[in-house]
Amino acid sequence: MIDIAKIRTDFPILSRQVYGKPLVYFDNGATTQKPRCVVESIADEYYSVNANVHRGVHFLSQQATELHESSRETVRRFINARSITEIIFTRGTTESINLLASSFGEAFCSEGDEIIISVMEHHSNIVPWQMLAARKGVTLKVIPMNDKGELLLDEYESLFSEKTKLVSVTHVSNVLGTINPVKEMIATAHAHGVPALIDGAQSVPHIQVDVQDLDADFYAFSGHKIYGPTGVGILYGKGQYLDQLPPYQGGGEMIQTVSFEKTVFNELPFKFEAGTPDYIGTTALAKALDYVSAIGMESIAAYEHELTTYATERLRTIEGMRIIGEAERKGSVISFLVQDIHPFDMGTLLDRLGIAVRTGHHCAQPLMIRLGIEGTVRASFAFYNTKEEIDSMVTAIERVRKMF
Ligand code: 7TS
Repeated sequence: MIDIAKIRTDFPILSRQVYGKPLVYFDNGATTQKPRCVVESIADEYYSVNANVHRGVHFLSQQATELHESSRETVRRFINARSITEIIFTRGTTESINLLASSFGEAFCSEGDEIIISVMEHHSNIVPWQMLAARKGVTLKVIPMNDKGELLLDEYESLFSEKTKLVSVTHVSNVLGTINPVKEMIATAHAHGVPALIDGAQSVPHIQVDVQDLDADFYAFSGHKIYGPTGVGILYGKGQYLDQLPPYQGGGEMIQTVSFEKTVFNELPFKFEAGTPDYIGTTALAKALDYVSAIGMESIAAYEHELTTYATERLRTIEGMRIIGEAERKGSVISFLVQDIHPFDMGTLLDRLGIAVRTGHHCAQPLMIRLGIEGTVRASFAFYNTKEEIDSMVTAIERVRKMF
């Protein structure tokens, strides 16, 4: 059992007010709030350890390097990767996907090759592939979905051809909440001899992810969505692939030797980590992962499921309510529209009542086109949210509805 009252005291921001109303923070899909241990880790490391990593013989540099590299081990353990050499620190999911699109595209893609994505991808898992398409003449194939927001797996299977080089799909949709059957989808890709990248931005914070169990070839996520700091993210990649990929950026750290005639690249994972890494951020991310591990990802998933089920039931009682995304398996995201109230108006008025939700296309414009809508209102929950907060949102939506 999760002790929510106690947990909430770890997140000072949750007790603040906006417009004189208690804050109800339901924009966790965009970013999560930070527990004290994460914020304190940032200050502590700057105050007492700060020195650049990997390059100093002196005490502080060695201590900073140890913290940074032990954070890599914490991440490895958290997603159950085989080796720390398979954990690449990036700025976030977006950079992780761009890294892969650039390096994988360079190594393995040429004119006429195909990449499979899905209709429910975030722009960060669309645009990097479109840029690769423009550079290399690669074609994108898109997995369609049904009206409930579930990917059509038969159609998926039929998209494979001799030319397919990679599948890149999201684990959990940031708009629909759909939890895609990625283990099965990866197995399908492998049956066609194709590797798969999973966008884990919306899954890692909410469900236990085991990259070996999924057999994912690549897996990307962001620190700031899992209670860690902004500016740090992860790209997991199987060593057998990372070994074959060229570096993404050039500079310090990613080299073994440099002369004007020839440069020898560093070993994994440093080959992909040019420049000074956000070592303060990686320590704080490890603190966040330790924090959620102590609560337990299974308890978190169970509690958030309970919250989402409760919210869905309560929202359905509102007249004119339309929930967008009714997949059988859903994470803690609910998108909705009420009557013909514009999402922006709903979001703005809810904000005045202290309720922070997201509105708009959620960086998934192709999905909006598929749904035939401009945008949605989205409430996304974290384990520090409560049923009382959901009640407040439902009451507030009723108030807004009556104004129209
Ligand atoms: N992939 C998915 C599925 C996402 O939801 C997001 C961010 C990203 C990638 C990009 O993550 P970043 O950390 O690199 O920016 N999603 C959202 C959202 O739903 N609202 O704000 C950001």
